[in-house]
Amino acid sequence: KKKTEILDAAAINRALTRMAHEILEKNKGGENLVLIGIKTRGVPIAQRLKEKIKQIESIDVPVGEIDITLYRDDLEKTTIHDEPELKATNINVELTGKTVVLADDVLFTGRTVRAAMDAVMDLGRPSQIQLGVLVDRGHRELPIRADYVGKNIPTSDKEIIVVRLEETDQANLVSIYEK
Ligand code: 3GP
Ligand code: 5GP
Ligand code: MG
Repeated sequence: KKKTEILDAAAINRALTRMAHEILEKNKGGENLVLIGIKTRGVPIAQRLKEKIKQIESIDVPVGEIDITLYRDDLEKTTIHDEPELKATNINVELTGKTVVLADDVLFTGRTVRAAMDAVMDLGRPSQIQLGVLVDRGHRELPIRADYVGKNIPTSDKEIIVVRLEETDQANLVSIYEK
């Protein structure tokens, strides 16, 4: 019902620019990085971070995709947390010895990221796995935190974060929505 805009297109862009700088600063450059987007909207976020890193340091960081599906029959029932499972990967790059940066739109319970880390570990032996998210809405159920956060948006369990990205939704905005 009620909807409040939290980030507009310019604010999303600035947040991702900052995150790209933070990634480069923390890792002393982009040489050893692989970005992996968690479908659906983590993929454009990973691609945008890649473009920003390229603009900043003229380095081409490889980007992969991972599809984690939540076998939850009703997304509205956020109290029921079934295990998210790996559906598919499209990662055509060696991960062993690399710093893998997982990218997603929203971090909530942490279960999707846990499943994504499992999938990454099955594909190789990265030297590190880091996490970047556009929005951290809180409510973690696992000891997982993001290394790079676009915006912290504390939510109640009645609220949902709506993320719209040009690549998937023909608009760029983040808003908070009360169920
Ligand atoms: P995404 O694939 O871009 O992440 O899970 C399917 C979509 O539903 C997600 O898109 C996400 O944006 C949206 N969504 C909104 N609220 C929730 C939620 O509480 N859990 C999950 N898993 N997805 C949600
Ligand atoms: P988690 O596994 O951490 O509970 O949830 C993370 C995944 O679910 C992310 O891929 C994210 O897209 C989705 N998700 C969880 N809560 C929300 C939300 O409020 N809004 C949106 N857009 N996605 C959410
Ligand atoms: Mg997502």
